[in-house]
Amino acid sequence: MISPGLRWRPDHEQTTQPATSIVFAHQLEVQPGAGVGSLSVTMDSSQGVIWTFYEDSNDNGILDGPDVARPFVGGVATFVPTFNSRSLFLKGYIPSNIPPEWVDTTTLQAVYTAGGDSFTALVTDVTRVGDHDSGKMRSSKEVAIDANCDGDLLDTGDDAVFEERKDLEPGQCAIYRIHFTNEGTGVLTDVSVHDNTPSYTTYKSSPAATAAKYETTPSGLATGVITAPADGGIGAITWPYTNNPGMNTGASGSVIYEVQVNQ
Ligand SMILES: [Ca+2]
Ligand SMILES: [Ca+2]
Repeated sequence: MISPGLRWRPDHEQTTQPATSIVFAHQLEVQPGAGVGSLSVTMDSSQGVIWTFYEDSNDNGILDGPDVARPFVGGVATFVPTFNSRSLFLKGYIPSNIPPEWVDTTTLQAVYTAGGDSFTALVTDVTRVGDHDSGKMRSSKEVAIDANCDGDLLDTGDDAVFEERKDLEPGQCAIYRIHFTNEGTGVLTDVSVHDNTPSYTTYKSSPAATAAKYETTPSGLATGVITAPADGGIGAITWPYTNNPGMNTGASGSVIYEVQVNQ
């Protein structure tokens, strides 16, 4: 819906996971804008998602620290535009306990009033929640053999080629690499990678070179603090990331950890 004086786009449709944040970016063009008239945005979420609305105050195209929140009060955000063209972000949190067929349709209607004229434009954001196979994060896991368990793949007997499967001998060590990519159309936030030590293996963190690591960090994320079992233990390994400001479409990263096959 495009009117003279006000243009807002695009619509979005995105599949995400429960318990994640989601951000939709829309470009708003107003004429004359830049301190003239008033702008109000009315938000209506079919599932009652609690959205927060932000202006890209530093005009860098991403939602980051300096961006000013334009809160919805009774479903309406009102302000005077200080720009002719600006990204406006809608950020919300998708709850953890929702049925599989859950779909939210959020409609945003902008009304720009200047010089006695009033213009209207609409954008619509559809959020679906899928299982991990239909989600937009793709991950794959590969393994290489660190035969002498020293944390590198440089020694005689090591098999440094990462492959989907390897035949492992008792007592050998294996380095697992998890590679993940944002194959969706939106920014992913609050990303973390989880794995568990495979059956018949124990986690290695001694020597220190064998401990779980961040390998390649995707653009838009920063590393956090890894949690893992004690050396020789079994269980979950988690690599949390912080948003910097979020993982962009097409971005990818990898993490690694090492285990020893039981004797
Ligand atoms: Ca910004
Ligand atoms: Ca080695």
